[in-house]
Amino acid sequence: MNDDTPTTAGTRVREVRVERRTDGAFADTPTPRLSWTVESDVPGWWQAGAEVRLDGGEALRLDTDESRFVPWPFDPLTPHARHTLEVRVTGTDGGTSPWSDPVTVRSVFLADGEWAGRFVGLAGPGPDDDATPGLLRTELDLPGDVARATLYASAHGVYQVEINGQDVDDAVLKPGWTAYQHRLVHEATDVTALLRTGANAVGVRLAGGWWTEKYGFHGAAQTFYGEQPAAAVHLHVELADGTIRVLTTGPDWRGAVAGVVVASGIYAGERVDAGRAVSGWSLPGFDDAAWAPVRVDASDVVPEPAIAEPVRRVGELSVREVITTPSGRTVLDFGQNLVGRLRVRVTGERGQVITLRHAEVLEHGELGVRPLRHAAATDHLVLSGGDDTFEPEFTFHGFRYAEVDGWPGELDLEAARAAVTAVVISSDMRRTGWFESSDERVNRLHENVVQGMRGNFVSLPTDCPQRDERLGWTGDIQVFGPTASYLFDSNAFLASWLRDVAAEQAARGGVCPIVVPFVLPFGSKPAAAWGDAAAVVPTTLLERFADRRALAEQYPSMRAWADVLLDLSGERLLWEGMFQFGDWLDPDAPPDDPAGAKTDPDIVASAYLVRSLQLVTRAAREVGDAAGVERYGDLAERARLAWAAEYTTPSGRIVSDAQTAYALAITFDLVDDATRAVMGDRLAWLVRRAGYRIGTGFVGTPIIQDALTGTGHADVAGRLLLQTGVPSWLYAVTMGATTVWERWDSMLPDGSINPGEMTSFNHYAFGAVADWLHRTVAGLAPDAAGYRRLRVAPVPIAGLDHAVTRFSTPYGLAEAGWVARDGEIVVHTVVPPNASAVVVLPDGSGEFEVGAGRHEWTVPDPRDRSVPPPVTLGSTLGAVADDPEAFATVLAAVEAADTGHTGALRSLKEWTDQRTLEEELVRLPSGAPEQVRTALDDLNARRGAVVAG
Ligand code: RAM
Repeated sequence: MNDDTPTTAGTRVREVRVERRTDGAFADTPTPRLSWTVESDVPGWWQAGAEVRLDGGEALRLDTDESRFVPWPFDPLTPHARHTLEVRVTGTDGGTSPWSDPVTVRSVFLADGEWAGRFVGLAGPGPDDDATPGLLRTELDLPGDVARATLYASAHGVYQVEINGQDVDDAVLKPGWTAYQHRLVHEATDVTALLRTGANAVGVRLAGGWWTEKYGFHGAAQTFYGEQPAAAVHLHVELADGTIRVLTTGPDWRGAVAGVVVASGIYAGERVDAGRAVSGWSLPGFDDAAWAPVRVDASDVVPEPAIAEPVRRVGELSVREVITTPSGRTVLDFGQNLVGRLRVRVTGERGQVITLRHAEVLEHGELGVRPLRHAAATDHLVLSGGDDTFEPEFTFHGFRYAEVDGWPGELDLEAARAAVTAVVISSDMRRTGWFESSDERVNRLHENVVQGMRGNFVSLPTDCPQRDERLGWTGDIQVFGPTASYLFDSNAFLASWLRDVAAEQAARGGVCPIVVPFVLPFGSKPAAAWGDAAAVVPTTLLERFADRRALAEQYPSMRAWADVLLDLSGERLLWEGMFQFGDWLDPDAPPDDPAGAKTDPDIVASAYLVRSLQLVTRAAREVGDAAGVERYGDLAERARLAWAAEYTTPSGRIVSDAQTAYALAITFDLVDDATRAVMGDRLAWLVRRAGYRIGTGFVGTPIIQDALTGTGHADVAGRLLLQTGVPSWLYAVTMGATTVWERWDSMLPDGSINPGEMTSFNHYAFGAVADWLHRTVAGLAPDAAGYRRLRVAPVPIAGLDHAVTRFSTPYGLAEAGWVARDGEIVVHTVVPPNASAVVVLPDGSGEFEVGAGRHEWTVPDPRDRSVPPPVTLGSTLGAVADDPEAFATVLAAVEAADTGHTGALRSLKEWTDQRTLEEELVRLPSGAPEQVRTALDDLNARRGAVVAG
């Protein structure tokens, strides 16, 4: 191929990237992998080869059909390097694309031993003082023009750097939270445009953030990392004449307890005093004679380049409503539970203090702060006397409502909208996945999952963003990882967090702790489904992003976890008797005992033992560790047999006859095919008996829908999905939720907050069902690593008329979905270039494969659309439960009879074929049966008319 090779008109290279980040081409290693996507109108387009060139130089031919994570084909990059990269591709059709737009690749790593920034902080505050925010500065004289300059910086705390009066970038809460005592990350920001010949000033705004936060529960929280923050800067400047100037933090810097941030904590909130602004402090020539020399902290950890996107401001919301509460307070409603803080524009008297309290919900009309536990989540804004704009910088809150106290003047809706904006922050990942169906409530559920992910992906994957916790709970991300990998490109984010997992594990003999970074005074013992994140999350990155480098990097961590489990489970290969979170927050567990699930925790633990062994075996195969394949493969199989022998009966019952137990057996392949089918039936039966309400916690919820649809019970899965009674996914939606809740009933039907400790309104674990919406309801799943081959197998769910999903795969935009029309289902898919799809249509015909392009098929609608038989008082409770309309009719009639017993009927757990409606109603006060009979007669008549008509 050369420059006059004929080009294929409609084939273009897009999205040229290096390594994982999507917000720029950052080379965090000398040999970053290359990826690109191709857009083509050539059906079935497949890459025959590619060419790449640096800085417009000679093209290198790559004899590969791969366009994802292609090994670096050039000489290894050097630190501080910058190159333009272009790619063009040739298809098997013989045509060659034009060169891509040039992308600037920047080295963001330093050479071994190069980092010279020391951690410096304020000399003033003593070790027992509260973490004190402040400013640090120095000046730098540059004798000539600046060709190129890069700022490398990090902190024990959170910071922003200013050069000559300007913030160096738009990231917030840098450097984020990593397992600081083992691993720190640095930014690598191009600051060429901010420096000039002659005098320059470099300043750091600094606060404690996660470094000085106190961690722990029940009022016993402790400082974990350190009492006072410090920052480290390494500024690399290349002058036009080729000389290099390096400026680093050291004892010559000066600092002051100054600046607008007076006090700040992640949980507590921030006190900002606009009157404390120091004008010109990061400009050259500022008089810092009154500032003190800095304190220099020892640190053994050399920061490494950040490999994930930083946290940024990703959205804004305006005030939806101004509420005056029953007690007369003013509360702003932003209409959406969000994570971030308020930007406030206000003018008032010097010294006037505005207090902002944040909460996710109202209870009895007032701010519901009890779920925040010890997090004050309160900002204080002190006015300067002039026109002020505030935005607390080093904290964030999870909230939909903010109570405002001390506002100078009227705060009606118009004034509030003009003065106050909610600023949403999140790790700045690219959105990649969308879902839409004919049911608005399901769409809202999906949107709630998206919103919850945004708010809990602030530098690390957290359980919740609002209370005195916000920790990297491993169990939560273990179950949510697949969903996260679809909604946003979270490859970089999760690969970064996995390095912390490995670091924490290495410090504790292979045990992956319950939270990473680990900061708790308890919980260093392994816990099933939590520590298993070490094996599961790298596998998710392989499956969803084809990230074999992450898998190889994590392989020792995966193995170490498996070895810990093997030690614990001994000869019998069963993990038993230890404390487990188990099927955490099973809806039948009492509010004050979230671990008190229906499924025995040992069954969960031993199932996860098998799971982790299976995944380590698979990883061993990927990385070419033959001995590992043999060892872990054999142990996985023995553990599986041990599980089945210990916990199941010959006829296919599980010792814990509960939804989660069966879902585990089915989705983790713990039993043979025949038993699996029997268990699928039992699972469906249990769900029906519960009146089609969910009975699972953190472990069962993410997998129950797969277990049902995978064993031929799509109808039951559909009923579970569309259920609105508590517990169910849509219950929260009907209660006005705008994020996914921690508990099925974080808010009780009467509008009061669940009395349990664990009551957040923004927890993503139960939202893991979205992955099933994408994969199964709309029907777009990975069939080969990174979606090189898609699996398009939609399962039309009863109650939906259409479902569709769009997804930016590593190979480009894909789509799958279906519409029901006149007794038929029209399925369509879009397969990106250089990928293929295995298709299974809902009519049960066999699978076949298609190539890139848009495809459509029409098949008979397999769903039962007959009118249900008449329902009477003699009908069984099972028959009533099977008939959503009849079920609703019965409940409404009982409610109308005003017996006060609707609740009892609603939460009845015995919807079987062995009990009749009549028998159940007898237990209610007289009158109710008659009303129900009349209502059912009406229903039957209406439906009869439909049938007759
Ligand atoms: C709670 C967290 C988290 C869960 C643990 C076990 O404190 O919120 O969601 O993983 O408990």
